Amino acid sequence: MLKMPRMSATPGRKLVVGLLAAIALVLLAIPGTAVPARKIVIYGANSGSKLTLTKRHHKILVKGNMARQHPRGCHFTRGHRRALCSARNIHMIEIQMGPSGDFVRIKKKMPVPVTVYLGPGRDKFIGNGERDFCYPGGARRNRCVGGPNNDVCITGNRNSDCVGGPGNDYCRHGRGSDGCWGGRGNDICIMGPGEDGCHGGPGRDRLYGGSGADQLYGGPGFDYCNGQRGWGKSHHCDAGPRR
Ligand SMILES: [Ca+2]
Ligand SMILES: [Ca+2]
Ligand SMILES: [Ca+2]
Repeated sequence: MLKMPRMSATPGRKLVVGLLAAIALVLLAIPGTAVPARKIVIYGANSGSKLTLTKRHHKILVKGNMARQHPRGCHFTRGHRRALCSARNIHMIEIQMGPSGDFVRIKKKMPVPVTVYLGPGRDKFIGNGERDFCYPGGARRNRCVGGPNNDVCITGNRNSDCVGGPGNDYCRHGRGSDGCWGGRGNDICIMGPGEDGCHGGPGRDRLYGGSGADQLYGGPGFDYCNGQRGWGKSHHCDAGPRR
C-alpha cells in the first residue's frame, strides 16, 4: 500500500512560515518610520540673554530671556523666560541667539548634541558632556567652551576663542587673531589668517596656522604643526613644517 508522503505538506508550510516572517519584519519596521526624530529649537531674545539649559526627568528646562517666537518642541511656562521641552525622540537641540551679547550655558549633560548660533554681539557658550557645535558669530571676543566630548567650534572673522576641553575637538577660525585650546584628546585646529595661538594640549593634535605669524603649541603627545603661509613659531611639535 502506498503511504501518502508527508513531505507534500512541507512546501505549503514553508510558504506560510515565510509569509509570517515577512509580516513580522514589516510590523517591526513600521514604528521606526512612523515616528521621525525631532529637533528642539530655542530662540534667544534680541536684547541679549543669559540662557541656561538643564535636564529634569525626561524634560529639558530652558531659563532666561527668550524671543517671542515660540520655541520648537517646547512650551513657555512663565512668560518668555521659561520653557519646558520634551526630550522624547529628539536628535538635536538647536539654540539661535540674537544680535546682542549672550551667555548660554548647558548646566546638565544633554541627551543629544547641541548646536548653538550665538549671532552678533560679544557672546559666550559653555557646553557640557554632550557633543557641542558652536558658531559664535563675527563679533570680537566671542568664546565657546565645549567641555567633555568631541566638540566643534567654528568662529567668524574677528578675534574669537575656542576651548575644546576633554575629547577630540575641532576648531576652525576666520580672519581674526584667534585662540584655540584643544585640551585633552586628539584635536584639530585650523586657525586661518591672523596672528593666532593654538594650544593642542595632551594628545595627538594637528595644528594649522594659516597666513599670519602664528604660535602653535603641540603640548604632550605626537603633534603635527604647520604654520602654513606666514612664519610664526611652533613649540613642542613632532612633525610637519613646524614653523
Ligand atoms: Ca549674540
Ligand atoms: Ca571637548
Ligand atoms: Ca598634543
